[in-house]
Amino acid sequence: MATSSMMIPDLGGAENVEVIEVCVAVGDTVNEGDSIVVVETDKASMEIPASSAGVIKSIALKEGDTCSLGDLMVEIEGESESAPSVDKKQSVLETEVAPEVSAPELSAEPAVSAQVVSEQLALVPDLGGSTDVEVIEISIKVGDEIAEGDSLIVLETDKASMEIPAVFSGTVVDVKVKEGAKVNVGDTIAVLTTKASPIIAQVAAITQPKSDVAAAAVVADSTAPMDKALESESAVAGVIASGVSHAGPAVRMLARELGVDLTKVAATGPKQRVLKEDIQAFVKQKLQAPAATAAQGHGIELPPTIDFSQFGAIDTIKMSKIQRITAQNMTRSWLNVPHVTQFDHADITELEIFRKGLKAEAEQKGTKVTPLPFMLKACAMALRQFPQFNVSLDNDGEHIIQKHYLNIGIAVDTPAGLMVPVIRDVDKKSIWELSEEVIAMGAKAKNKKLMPADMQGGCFTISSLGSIGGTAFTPIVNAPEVAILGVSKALMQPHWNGSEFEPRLMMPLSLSYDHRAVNGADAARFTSFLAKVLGDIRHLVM
Ligand code: CAO
Repeated sequence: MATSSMMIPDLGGAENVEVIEVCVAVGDTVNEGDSIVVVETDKASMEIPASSAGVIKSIALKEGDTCSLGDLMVEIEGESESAPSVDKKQSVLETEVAPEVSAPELSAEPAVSAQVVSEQLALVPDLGGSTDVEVIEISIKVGDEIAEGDSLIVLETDKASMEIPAVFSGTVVDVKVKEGAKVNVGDTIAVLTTKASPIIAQVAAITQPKSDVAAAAVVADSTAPMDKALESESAVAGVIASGVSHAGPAVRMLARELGVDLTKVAATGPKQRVLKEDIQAFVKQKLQAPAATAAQGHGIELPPTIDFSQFGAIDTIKMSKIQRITAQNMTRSWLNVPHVTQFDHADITELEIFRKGLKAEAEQKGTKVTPLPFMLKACAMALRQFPQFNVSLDNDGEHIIQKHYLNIGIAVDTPAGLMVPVIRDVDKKSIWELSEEVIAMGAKAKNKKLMPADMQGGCFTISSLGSIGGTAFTPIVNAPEVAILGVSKALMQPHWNGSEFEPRLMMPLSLSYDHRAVNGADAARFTSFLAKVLGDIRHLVM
C-alpha cells in the first residue's frame, strides 16, 4: 500500500480557482474517477476526480480555498505504484455536463490554448410558464452572423407575441425550428458556432467523446428567463456548467437516483448551485404535496404564481380562518360533485300578500317574517316528497345514506366569511318559530356566536340572495349534502294567465344538485313542487 499525493491538474490555464465543494472526507474509500473536489472559475465549475482508487489519508483543501495547477489536493493510500503527476496528465477534468453525456475520453494532446470555434445551441428560454407556443416567424437563416440580442424567432402565445433574442453571438449553422412549429422551454432554436475562450475549449476538448455530443455538452442556459439578457461571459458559464442547471456530479447522481428533475429544484448554493440539501428539500416538499394538492384539487396544477405588483399597487391580506375553510370546502365540493343547476320560478304573489298581512302580528311578537321561513317549510316538504334529495353518498362508492330528519342550513354572509347555521327539524316548526330561529341564527353568525353544533347536521342548504338582487345563480352543493337551493330576488313580471298578461311576483329558484345522487327529471320535479307550494301556501298545511 503506497501513499500518494493527488494534485490539482491543469485547469485550462486558470489559476487561483475557488474550491466550492470537497466531496470526500478523511477515511473515505474512493474509486478512480470519484470526485475529490469541485472547483469553480468565473466561467466554469469542474470536478476533479480521483486518478486512482484508495483511502483518503488527508485533505489539503477546504471549501473557499483557491488552488492552481500542481497544488496538493489529497493524500491517498492505495494500490497505485506512484503518485499521479500533473505532467503525466493522469487527472481528468469532468465538467458538469448533462448526465446523459458519457465519461470523457482522455485526450493525449495538451489542452487547446488558443481561441477555438465551438458549437452552441440557442435554446427556447423560459416562456413564463407557457407551453407549446407557436413559432410565427424565423428571423435567422444558415450563414447569418448574429450578435447577442438579435432576434432569432418570434413566438406567439394566446396572450402575446415575443421575440426570442440570441444570448450570445455567433454564426448560424443550423436552424432547428420551422414557422408554425410549437416549442417549449429548452427546445433548440438553432446551432451557432462561436469563438470560445481557451478554458471553454479545454473543457470541451476533454468532455466531448464524440463530435456530435459537442453541441449537447455546450448548451445555453435553458433556465434563463427570456427577459434576462445574459452577458456573454455568463452565457458562456451557463454553456459550460450545464444544459440545465448548476450542480456537482454527486448532486446530479442523487437527483438521478431520486428521479428529480434538476431544473425544477431551487438552488441555494453559491453561484446558484443546486446542493444536496436543495434536492432533499425538493423531495420533501413533493412528498408533502399530495395533502396540499388534495385540498387544492386532486393534484390539478395551481394557476401560475404571479407578482402582481409589476402591474400596479397591491396589498397582500391574510385570509380569515373561515375564508380559508370556505375556500377548501368549496374547492372540495366543486371538484368532487358533478354539479347541475335547475332553474325555475315560483309565483309568490299570494305568499307576499299573506306575509305582509302578518306584519302587525309579527311586530307584536317582536319579530319579522321574510320569505325565507316559507322557503324552509316548502323545502322540508319537497325533501319529504323527494327523499333522494335528503341523502349523502357514502365515500365507499357503494352506499347511499338516506336521512329521515329534516335539518336545513341557511347560508349567511358575514364580515368574517360565509357561515351556514342549521335549522333543525324544519318540518316540525311553525313559520313563527322558523322566523325567530332564522333571525337568531343570522345574528349569531354575524356576531361570531355560532357554536360548531349550530352548523352541523344539515340535510340541504338554502342560499338566499333575495334581499340583495340578481336573477339566478349556480350555488355550490354543500357536500356531503346533495342539493342546495339558491333564491334570487323576486320581481314583478308579466305572466300569461291563458287570456291575458297579469303582473305576478316571481321568485327565481336555482337548484344545484349532485348528479350522482339526483337525476335531472327529479330536480325539475323538485323545483316544480317548490313553485307549486310557494305559489299556493295552503299546500304547506297539507
Ligand atoms: N325576494 C325579494 N325580497 C326578498 C327575498 C326575495 N327572494 N328574500 C328576502 N327578501 C327581502 C325580505 O323580505 C326583507 O324585506 P322586508 O324587510 O321588506 O320584508 C329583505 O329582503 C331583507 O331580508 P333579510 O335578509 O333580512 O332576511 P332573510 O330572511 O331573507 O335572510 C339571513 C336571512 C340570515 C340570510 C339574512 O339575515 C342575511 O344575512 N341576509 C343577507 C344575504 C345573505 O347573506 N345571503 C347568504 C348568501 S351567501 O351564499
